[in-house]
Amino acid sequence: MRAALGGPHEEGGKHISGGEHLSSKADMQVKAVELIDKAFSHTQGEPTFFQMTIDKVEEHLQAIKPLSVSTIDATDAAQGRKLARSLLADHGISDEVIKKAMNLLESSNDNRGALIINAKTGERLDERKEKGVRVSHLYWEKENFEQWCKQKELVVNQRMKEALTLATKVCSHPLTIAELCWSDDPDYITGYVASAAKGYQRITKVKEYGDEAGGRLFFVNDDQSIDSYIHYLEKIPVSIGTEENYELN
Ligand code: PML
Ligand code: MG
Repeated sequence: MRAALGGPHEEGGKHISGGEHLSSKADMQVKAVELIDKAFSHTQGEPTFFQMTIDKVEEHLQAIKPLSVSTIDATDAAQGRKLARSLLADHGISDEVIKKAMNLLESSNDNRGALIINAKTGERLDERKEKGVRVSHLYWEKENFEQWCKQKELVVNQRMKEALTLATKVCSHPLTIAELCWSDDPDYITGYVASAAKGYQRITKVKEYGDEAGGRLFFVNDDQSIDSYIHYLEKIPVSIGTEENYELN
């Protein structure tokens, strides 16, 4: 689903909301209504353009355990960005590459998907322009997520659920070194650095309220073709959760 104000995104409409579900056929209608509700109750206003597509998924579903979650408090956006840089540096990414890539996020307010960045050079590897790469075909059943949060003593947060589901899929691919994300939503200032090595590290403040620039950077090894990487991100269905809950419902 994607929704915008003032026309379709490709005709200059302002992005309001996006989302998706991976579900069984039996659950399809309920999930479609959830996406309509999401788009039409967004804090950024009511969209004038709304589009939803339903694809039949035939690939085998991969099951993955969620990344572990930790939260670091930042007093302001400048400290949060500094923390983000140091968490990325923990993965062996140079300061120069981090700065180059962060500039891309700071100056973008129309990247709908992620930008794939060569972790050695800071060069962008996908050729999707402002469209970016949209991670898709991912799923974490609501009750299982809530139970998991309780077990881990985490506050249930829908935003975190969606971001953690996505980060877990992205970081389970061997090409990913780390992901950096903060929201393009001017009302949401928490961001994160995620990786298979260090988990999902939330930073409470990485931007100021009112700032509409945001998005995702995937830092990757440059030693393989990224075509199969993009295929995995966009097309391979992945279910996140604890072992007993990998089946779709
Ligand atoms: C969180 O852990 O609170 C989510 C942070 C990223 C949100 C990204 C988004 O919703 O656009
Ligand atoms: Mg958003």
